[in-house]
Amino acid sequence: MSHRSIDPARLLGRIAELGAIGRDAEGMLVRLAASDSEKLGRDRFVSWLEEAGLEVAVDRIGNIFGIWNGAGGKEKPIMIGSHIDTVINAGIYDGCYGVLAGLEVIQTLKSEGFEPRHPIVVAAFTNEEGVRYAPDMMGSLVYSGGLDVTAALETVGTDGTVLGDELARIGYAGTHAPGFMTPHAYVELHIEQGPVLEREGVPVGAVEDLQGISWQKVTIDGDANHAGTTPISMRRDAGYAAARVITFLRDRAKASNTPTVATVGCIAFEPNAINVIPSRATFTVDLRDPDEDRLKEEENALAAFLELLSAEEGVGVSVERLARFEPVKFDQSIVHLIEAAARDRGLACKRMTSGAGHDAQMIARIAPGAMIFVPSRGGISHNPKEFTADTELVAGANILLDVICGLATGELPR
Ligand code: HGY
Ligand code: MN
Ligand code: MN
Repeated sequence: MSHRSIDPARLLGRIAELGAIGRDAEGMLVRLAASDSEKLGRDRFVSWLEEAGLEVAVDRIGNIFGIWNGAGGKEKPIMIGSHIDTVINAGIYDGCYGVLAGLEVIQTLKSEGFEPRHPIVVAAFTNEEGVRYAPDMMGSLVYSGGLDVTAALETVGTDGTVLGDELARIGYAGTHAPGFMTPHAYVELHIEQGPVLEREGVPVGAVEDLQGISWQKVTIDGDANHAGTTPISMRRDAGYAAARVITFLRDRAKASNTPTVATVGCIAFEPNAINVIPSRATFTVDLRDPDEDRLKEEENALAAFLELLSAEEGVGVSVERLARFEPVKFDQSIVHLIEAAARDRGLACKRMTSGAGHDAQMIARIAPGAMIFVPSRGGISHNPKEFTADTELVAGANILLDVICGLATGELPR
C-alpha cells in the first residue's frame, strides 16, 4: 500500500541547519527566548515559511505562524506547533523537530495539490523553555488566554531584561492579537525526551496526557560569617539549609514509588566566597506529577519542610511561584487517529503520558489536540547528546502527515 511521504532530505537538512544556528564560542547551542541567537533561528524559520509560499504572521508575544489558507477558506485552521527556543547547551531536536516537521507536512501537501477543508498552520511559540523568562510554555499560554499578553511582555528575565523590550529589539514584537486563530485541532510532534519508547523498541508514542508542573524560586537567608572561626553551633548557614532542601526533595520523591519527580536546576549562593558561610541561597524547585492531588501533596510537603528548616537552622525562607500547570488530558479522537496512522504504516505505537511540558498542554485550553512522540536515544534531552535516528524522525513526520490529512479530510489517508 503506497503512502504519501514527506521529503526526508529537506526535513533532515533543515533540522541540521537550524541546529547549527545560535551556537556560542564553545559551540554550545543556546537560543534563549528573544535573544540575538534566537533571532537568527527565527529569521531562518521565517525565510523557510516564505519560500514555502505561506502567509507569515507574528502575534504580540512573538509567536510565529506560517499559514496555508489553501482551499480551507474561513474554516478554523488545523495547527501544528512547537518551539525553536532552546535551553542552555541544548540538543537540536527539542521543539525544532516538531516545527520543521509541521512546515514539511504543509510543503508536501501543497506540492501534491492536496485540498484541505481547513487552513493548515505551523506555529513556533515564544519562550517554550522558560529558561530566561518564567513561566515556560509562555507563548502558547498567552495564545490560549492563560496569561495576559501585557503582563507577559513585562516579565523580567533572569538577566534583568524585559521580554517585551527584547522582542521589540529582535524585531518580533508582532501585531496580531494572541489567539487570533482558534484551531480546529492541534497536533504536536516531539521527541520523547525520556527512555520509554527506546526501551520498549516502539517507534511511535500517542501522547494522551501530560503531567502537572510546579515551578518555585526559594530564597533562604542566613548570616555570612567566617568559615574558620564560626563554630557549627553558631551558624545560620543558608548554603547548608539549601542542601537539606535538595536532599529532602530527592529522598521524598525516591521513596514515594510514584511518578513524582523533583529537580533543583538552578542555585546561587551569596556572597559566594570560599571562606564565607553563605548568607543567602537562591534556588529553583521543579516538581511534576501526572496526578494533581499528589502534586499538591508534594508542594505542601515542601512548604512544611521549609517551615521546619527555618526553625531548626534559624534561617529566613521566602518562596516565589514561577509556574503552575495542572495535568492535561489530550483529545481521544486525535490520539486514536495517531494510533490508526501508525497501524496503517505497520508501526507499533504506545499510549503515553508526557513527562515534559509542551505547548500542546496550553493549546489544549482552546482546541482539541494531542501529541506524537518519537524515541530519544538513551532517553537523553536538554543535553547536546540528545539524539533521534533519521529513520525515526522521518517516520514520525509521516505519521504527522497522515494525522493532518485525516483531520483535514475527515478520514485516514491511504
Ligand atoms: O520544562 C519543560 O518540561 C519544557 O522543556 N519546557
Ligand atoms: Mn520541547
Ligand atoms: Mn525542552
